[in-house]
Amino acid sequence: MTTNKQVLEWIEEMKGLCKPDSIHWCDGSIEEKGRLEQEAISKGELVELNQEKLPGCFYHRTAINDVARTEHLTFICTTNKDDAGPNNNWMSPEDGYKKAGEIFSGSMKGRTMYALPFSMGPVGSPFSKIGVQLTDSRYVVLSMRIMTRMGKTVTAELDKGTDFTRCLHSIADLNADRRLILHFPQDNTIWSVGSGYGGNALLGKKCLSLRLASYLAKNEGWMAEHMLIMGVERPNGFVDYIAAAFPSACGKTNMAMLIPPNGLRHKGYRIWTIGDDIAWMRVDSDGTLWAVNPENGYFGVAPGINSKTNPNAVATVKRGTIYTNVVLKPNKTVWWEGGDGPIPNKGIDWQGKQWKPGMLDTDGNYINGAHPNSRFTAPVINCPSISHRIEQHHGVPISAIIFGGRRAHLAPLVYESFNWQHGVFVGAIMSSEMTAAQQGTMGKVRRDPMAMLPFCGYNMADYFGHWLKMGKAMTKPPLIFNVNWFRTDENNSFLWPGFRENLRVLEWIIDRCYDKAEAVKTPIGFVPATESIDMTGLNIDAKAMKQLLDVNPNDWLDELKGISEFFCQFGDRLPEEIWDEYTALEGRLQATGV
Ligand code: SAT
Ligand code: MN
Repeated sequence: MTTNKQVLEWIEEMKGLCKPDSIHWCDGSIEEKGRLEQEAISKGELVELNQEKLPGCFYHRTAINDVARTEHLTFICTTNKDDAGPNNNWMSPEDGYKKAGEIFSGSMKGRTMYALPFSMGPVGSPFSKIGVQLTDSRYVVLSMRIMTRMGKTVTAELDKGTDFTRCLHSIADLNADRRLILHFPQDNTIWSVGSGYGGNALLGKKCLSLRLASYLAKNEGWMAEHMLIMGVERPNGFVDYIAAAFPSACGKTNMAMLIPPNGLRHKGYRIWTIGDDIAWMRVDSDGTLWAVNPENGYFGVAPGINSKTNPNAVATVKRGTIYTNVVLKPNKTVWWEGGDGPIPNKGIDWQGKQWKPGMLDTDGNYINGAHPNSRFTAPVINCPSISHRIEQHHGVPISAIIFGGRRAHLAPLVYESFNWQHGVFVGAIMSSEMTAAQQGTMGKVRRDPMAMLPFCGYNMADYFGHWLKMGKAMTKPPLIFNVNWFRTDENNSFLWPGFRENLRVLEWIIDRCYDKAEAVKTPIGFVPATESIDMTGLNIDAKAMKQLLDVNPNDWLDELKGISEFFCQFGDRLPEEIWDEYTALEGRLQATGV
């Protein structure tokens, strides 16, 4: 255990509430891991996979009603409702503790309460934050062991009396009507009950590293963002680092692990992965922005991952990985839709049922063997492209920030903002068609500023203000871009091949940072000049390229309606600069005379 009195007192209190049979303080050792795995196997919580083909790998299924984050059950509990903002569900702290307390009450009877000390970020770095998660789920302990730095070194930090985030979690009875994910920023506390799904249950991830961290970041003058971090190295050894925000399941993991396309091989680029989901960034004494990845693992979407789309991810999940809700094959290996072939002729699906390819449900729809939001949890260190700088307490300097979303028609392949303030506006108007990581209607457009709508732990109007302020704190702020890999033609076919070919766009972006690539000024920002993107070895005809880069003022004027409606929710709290940018964009669009 720890000698930190606050930790001990809090555990005593939570023990009184949840009434576990016993408490186990996790030391993070290999023996402890082995013991937990064996227990989980004997209780049917994990299946040991084929250890010859997938050493150290296990299989897990969540409850059928518990396969994604549940945003409608996720709350920010602040004294003032306005501090949570229209972007969050709100509950008062009193109500939150009372409502969740009733569900937590006695929820761990007959179970062990695991107390898990973890660090988000390298242990001991001034960037890092420490948490202690109490949970009754062995799956959560084993997953947090991959996703965070945990165990003895963190206990040693806590022993120094370090402050920590209080993370209480119980799967309780996994009843969706008795499920709540509550954040108490004023108390540095998270209470999550009734779910065993990653984003709801691995509290170091979205709950701490984004919702609470964004709140802390605003107060402490740094940034907690839903961004991948990657390095692009040139043959002369110089590495530019990029941070990019896309909504969940829009390809952050693929981009972070990108392998240069054949056509650009001769240029000798190398890609280094720092993180695929979260960036914590600070302004350093050199006036630029530096970032660390607070996580220690990937919690990635499995479907669609194969040796073509993401060979580095395929290599990453070959050992020490926990698979959740994919297809379990008879030889105790795994498969998912869009995975490497051959398609197994039978298996057990994510619901635990016998499954065969081509099976149809009563409505005649194809039954997926793997849930569309099925996942792998794998150590960062498994990734062949992992950067040696992940453990550096200082992080890496960011040259460019990229926003992006999934829009079939509106946004061009890439555009550059005019300056930081305009870039903040570009982030603020981000929108995307919904994916399976959220429970909701697939395909519907939702506004998702900086990909932070589900993760900003306070009023988003203040968040935009914080972004504006951060820009002023930097002498050399990163340039801000927007990309859209998902534009389609009149037949709904994607115009851009995506995946590794995206490096061509990243090259343009980095060249822009050094004033080396040509661009055309449009009402929305700078768009690549024809032929300024290197297309060696990629066949896209001139018409498609024109479509990819096209800015249609009418479409954008139409889009402004949705943007203004979104902004209006924030009332007077929305920074004036954001409206200034809105008006300026409207003016530029109207000036085109459409
Ligand atoms: O479901 S998680 O929140 O863990 C992952 C994601 O949506 O990005
Ligand atoms: Mn994410």
